Order: sequence, then C-alpha cells, then structure tokens
Amino acid sequence: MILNKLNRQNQFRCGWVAIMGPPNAGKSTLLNGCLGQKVAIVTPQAQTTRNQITGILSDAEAQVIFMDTPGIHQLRGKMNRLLLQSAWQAMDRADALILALDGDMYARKPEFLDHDIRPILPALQGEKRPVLIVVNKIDLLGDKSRLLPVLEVLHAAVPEAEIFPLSALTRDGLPELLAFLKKTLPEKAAQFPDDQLSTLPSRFMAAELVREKLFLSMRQELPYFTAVDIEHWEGDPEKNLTRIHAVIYVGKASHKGMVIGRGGKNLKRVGESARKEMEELLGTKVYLELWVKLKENWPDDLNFLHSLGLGRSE
Ligand SMILES: Nc1nc2c(ncn2[C@@H]2O[C@H](COP(=O)(O)OP(=O)(O)OP(=O)(O)O)[C@@H](O)[C@H]2O)c(=O)[nH]1
Ligand SMILES: [Mg+2]
Repeated sequence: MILNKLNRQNQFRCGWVAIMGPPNAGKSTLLNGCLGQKVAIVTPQAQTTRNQITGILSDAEAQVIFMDTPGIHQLRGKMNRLLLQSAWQAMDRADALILALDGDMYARKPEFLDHDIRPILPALQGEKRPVLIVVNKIDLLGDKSRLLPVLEVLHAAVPEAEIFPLSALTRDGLPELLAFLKKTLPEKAAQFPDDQLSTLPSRFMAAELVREKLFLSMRQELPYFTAVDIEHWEGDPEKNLTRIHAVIYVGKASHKGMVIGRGGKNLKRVGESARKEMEELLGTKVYLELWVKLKENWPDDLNFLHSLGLGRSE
C-alpha cells in the first residue's frame, strides 16, 4: 500500500499548456522565461506573435509543452481571424490553461481590465482543466499593493483559478508557477525527447528573427504589414556555414522604401542583428541575404497566410 502510494507520487507527468491572453501581456516572454531560452520573438508592440509557438520544458519529473499563442483581441480581417483561430485551437488541446495579463497596466488603468479579458473570460469560467492566471510585469510596480484590486477582480471572475503575480522578464515568481503547473499535469510519459526545445523548424525560427528585428527597427505600425518567408536555405558543413535567403513581403508599394531605409540602412541593420541571433540558434556562421518584395494586400490573401503557417496548430 505504502509502496503503491510512493510509486504514484513518482509518476512522470506530461501535458500541453496554452498561454493565452490579450496582446502585449508578455506571453512570449513568459514562454522564454519558463524555458530559460528564447524560442518566441518578443517586441514592445502588440500582435507580435502570429503562430502557435511550442516550447518544451523537460526535467526528471515532468515535461511541460507550452503553446504560446497570438493575443486575443477583437480586430477584424482575414489575418486576425487566423490569429484568433490558432489561439483557440491551442486552448482546445491544452491540459492546463494560463491566462497572462499585464499586471502593471491594470494597476495603473483598471478600467482596461474588463475590456481586455471580456473575449476570453467566458471560455475560462466553469473550466474543468486547471486555470492559472499570470499577473505579469510586477517588476514595474513600485507599490505592489496597487495590484490588490486587480487580483480581487480576477478572483471574483474566475474563483477556481490559481493566481500568480510574477515577472516573466526577471523570472521573479516563475519557479512557483512551474512547480504548480507540473503538479497539475496528467500522469503520462514524455511525448518528446528531453533535449528537444520546440517543435518548430529552424527555418521558421530564422524567419521569426527577421520579423522581430523589423518590429524593433521600425516603431510605427508598419511591421504589422510585413511578413517574412525563407526562400532558400543551404547548409555548408565544410565551412560550418548556413546560407539563408529571406524575403520580406510588404503589402503596399510605399512600404518597400521604408523597410529598406535611406541608403539601405534599415535593411542592413535588420539583417545584421537577425544574422547574429541566427548564428547562435544554428551554431554555424550564417550568410543572410534579405530581399524586400511587394505582395499587394497580403494580409487578405488566405493562401499566402496559410503558406506562412498562420492558423495552423501543432
Ligand atoms: N518590465 C517587464 N516587461 C515585460 C515583462 N514581460 C513582458 N514584458 C515586455 O512586454 C512587451 C511585450 O512582451 P511579449 O512577450 O512580446 O508580449 P506578448 O503577450 O507575447 O505579445 P503579442 O505576441 O503581441 O500578443 C515586451 O516589450 C516585453 O519585454 C515583464 O515581466 N516585465
Ligand atoms: Mg507574443
């Protein structure tokens, strides 16, 4: 009997965890923080993530397969529909759910909280699976007591949820979240080898890095109207080199010059910083060529969006 109980306690646990929430809450930062490595791109602009991004955390006790998702919002258009679709698909297959929220913002502007959680709340209320609410960015809060009204509203809205105030960026509070999460996952054998960090191909990650650098180099709305695809990928093991040709698609002719920048300056900057991170990712030297191409109104072209993997889930 005692032995039986001990065995049960030592059972390996494995499951899928969807990280959902409004745009810019820090979902991708939370994924990277949990893994201790960068898998998802992060920028200060909302609506950075466009795909379901898996990140796998394995240790001796459990394997947690996180799914980072696009922010849930109420915007229209074909692309936004696909973004929402992949967020809801992640929720469907998850064993546990994380709702990530920007705690700092709601402490300052409580009136936004209701608006931002409204599209997600009905899906969480009465949920049988474990629900964890991450109240993120607490490192930005001087006076932590300002969070109390936010926590009260959240507790009243989803009483069965476990609430974790934390900072995904500094990782303060992450160990508690992970410990709780692991305990709640189903008893099951690992689904992936323990050294696998993601299910995403390097090709996709390389394209994402270019997109991240575009977001970071252009502060306006423009990056929303860019997409990146890898046209050519060739490894040269003898030279320990990877040759990558990436295409940056813009939806309007006027955007082309803005991406390229005066004298090609912006494109060069994007290329240099993306290349450096690709070298870290691949462990080889990278020769990166970037092209900017016009594809009129690509955010409304469903075939093109599908070819970028939008709306697809693991
Ligand atoms: N200070 C602080 N900033 C954070 C924290 N978490 C995320 N951020 C910042 O918030 C911004 C958005 O972070 P992301 O991780 O891209 O947010 P997201 O929810 O994935 O956003 P979308 O993919 O656009 O929906 C970035 O500038 C992050 O550096 C945190 O704990 N503390
Ligand atoms: Mg994101």
